Amino acid sequence: MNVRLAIILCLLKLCTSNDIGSENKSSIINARTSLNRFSLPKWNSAHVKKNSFVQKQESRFWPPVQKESRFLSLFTVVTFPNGACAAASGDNGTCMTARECSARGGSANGYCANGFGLCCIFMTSCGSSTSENGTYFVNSGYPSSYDGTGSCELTIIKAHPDVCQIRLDFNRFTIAGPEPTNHVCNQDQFIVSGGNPVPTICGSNQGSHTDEGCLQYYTGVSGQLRSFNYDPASGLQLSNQDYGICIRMERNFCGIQYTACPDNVNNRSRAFTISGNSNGPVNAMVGSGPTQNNCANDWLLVPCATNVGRIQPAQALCTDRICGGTFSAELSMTPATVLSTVKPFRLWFHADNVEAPVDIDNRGFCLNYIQQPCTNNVM
Ligand SMILES: [Ca+2]
Repeated sequence: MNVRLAIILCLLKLCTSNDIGSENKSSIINARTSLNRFSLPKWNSAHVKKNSFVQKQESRFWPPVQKESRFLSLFTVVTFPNGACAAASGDNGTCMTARECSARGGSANGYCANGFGLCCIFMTSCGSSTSENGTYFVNSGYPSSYDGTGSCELTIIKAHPDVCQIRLDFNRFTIAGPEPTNHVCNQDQFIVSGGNPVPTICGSNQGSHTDEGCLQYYTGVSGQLRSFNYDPASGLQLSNQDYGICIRMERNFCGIQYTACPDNVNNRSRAFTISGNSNGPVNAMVGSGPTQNNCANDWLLVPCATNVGRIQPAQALCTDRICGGTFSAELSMTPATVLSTVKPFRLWFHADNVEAPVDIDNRGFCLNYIQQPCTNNVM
């Protein structure tokens, strides 16, 4: 297995990818700046007269009793936020002083805050605990892969009582995939406990992330969302899944369109293959009614899904569940772009614990989404 997760603690809000770093500040006493203050001759006299700060420097002409306060003005306290920084290695870190970084168990990797701070990286491995925002959790021997039996556990301690979500970004994540019959993760497993239920994950999930509440949370007017272990070539849809996928409704956007991702690997796209035998063509199935075309076991719920160009049905007649091997809000063999205007934007994916003999070689789903601006047609 080869695993690297980035862990981000969120203070009473949903995270964005820029949320690494805390809202604390670092202060250092800086002598360089005070020296600059004394290089006043560079300033022209007209400027000196206007500037109250510079007038203060003229205290050198004051009587000797003022000497002490003048001495103190040599030192300037430089304060900078402990914000996110890019380390020299390319990793994400938190900007802090060398002393803070060392005391908190991090390792400095490059400069930040105009050279006043160091970019501090937190990386931890099996059997450890962390309360640092933006911690990397890696397997033993990382970046080499690990091949062995056992468990590798990390305990995350809230950095602040107000933290209500923990976001896990899967930077590199390749562990054994599910078994091929019922797609159950029965070898390697990634388990999150202690919060809202998170399904057991396995396989290859680089680029994914989990959030509690909305297990996956996306921002931006457009983007791509994938089920865990999705890979059109060989990734098998995971069984035992039940989670929400949220897309933040951006300002002035009222609807969202989903389209199956391009599949450059297979002759017939497997970008949306949730039920049926995806080794052959399978039409889209919708709804949960007791007919042959129903999505009772595995389904993606798109609230009030309508194919683009169709008139939206009344709420009571809305199609929600979509399954089968073609992405469309209608029983069809032709892929479609599907529109939903239900707010907030949230999908729900469910998979039971059975695949064979009806459901074979399904890949799960990969959808591109584009939010739709509020107009007369999309409200
Ligand atoms: Ca199933």
